[in-house]
Amino acid sequence: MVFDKIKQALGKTRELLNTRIEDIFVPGRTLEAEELDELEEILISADVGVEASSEIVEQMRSVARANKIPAGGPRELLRDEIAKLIENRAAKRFVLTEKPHVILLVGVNGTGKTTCAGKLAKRVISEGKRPLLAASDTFRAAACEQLEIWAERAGVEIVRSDSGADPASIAYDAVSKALAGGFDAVIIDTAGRLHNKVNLMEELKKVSRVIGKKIETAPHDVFLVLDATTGNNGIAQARIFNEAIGLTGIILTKLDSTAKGGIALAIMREIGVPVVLAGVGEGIDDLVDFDPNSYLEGLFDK
Ligand SMILES: Nc1nc2c(ncn2[C@@H]2O[C@H](COP(=O)(O)OP(=O)(O)OP(=O)(O)O)[C@@H](O)[C@H]2O)c(=O)[nH]1
Ligand SMILES: [Mg+2]
Repeated sequence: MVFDKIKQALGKTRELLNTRIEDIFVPGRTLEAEELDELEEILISADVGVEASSEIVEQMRSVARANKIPAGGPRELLRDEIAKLIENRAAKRFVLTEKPHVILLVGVNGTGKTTCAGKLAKRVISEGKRPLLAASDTFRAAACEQLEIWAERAGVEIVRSDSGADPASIAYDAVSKALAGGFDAVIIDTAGRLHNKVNLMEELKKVSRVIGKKIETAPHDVFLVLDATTGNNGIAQARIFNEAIGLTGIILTKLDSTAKGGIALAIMREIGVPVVLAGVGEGIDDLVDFDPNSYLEGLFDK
């Protein structure tokens, strides 16, 4: 079921890779420089990233030179090389390790943070646990209402402010309530846009610091919510957020609406932060574990 959703979501990427790769690797054509250059361009167009694409193609070049192309041909070789790239990266599953386990969702505007907060709450409930939502996006007027709708859908409680409290104090209140009320998780939605990037990072640092006053080890997870359709810009975002506040994982959203699903490989290669979950639609159940093997199958297997 989980596998099906990732595979389904990667349909557009798979189509792009398969059809274009079939054009290159036709029987009778050998694996020469020209084919490999074409392949590199295809990988880059699927947002695999320049570094990861050239690493993969270079590996293939040396295997071809050594005449060690597997029985399945260049396509199998490509799959093997991508598999190697995935294998060498740390994978991480979404698990609650503390009580309450405090999760901070961050990211630029429109990537799907609020949607993810709702989906995550539902996910936690489905594991038989009690989550609490915190509406720490005080920048956008409708943000709180939007999260409230998700809270209703998921059937969970929400901490919000009517009095214009700042994001950090809402997060603090939520963590306090979770401690007092025996909640298992606190999921904090934050703003994606402030007057400038420095302000946003400072605000997020403050939220993180203030929660840490209540529970020293919190936040236990800082997830960057990243829109898979944004391409190279997404890689830059991941780098900036990771340097500024330190990420424990990435949630890759809108995997269903892009042929550029290769971005997960670029993240693994260039950022070194594991992709933990993937958004595969707009519904409350459209959040799945990012399983690297399912991802690989989703890229290649029809
Ligand atoms: N297709 C698809 N759409 C998604 C996914 N996740 C979020 N969306 C859509 O993306 C849009 C933005 O989602 P939000 O959750 O409001 O994004 P946000 O990051 O909270 O936005 P700001 O609060 O403005 O920064 C909405 O229309 C969502 O339905 C996904 O996995 N797939
Ligand atoms: Mg939002």
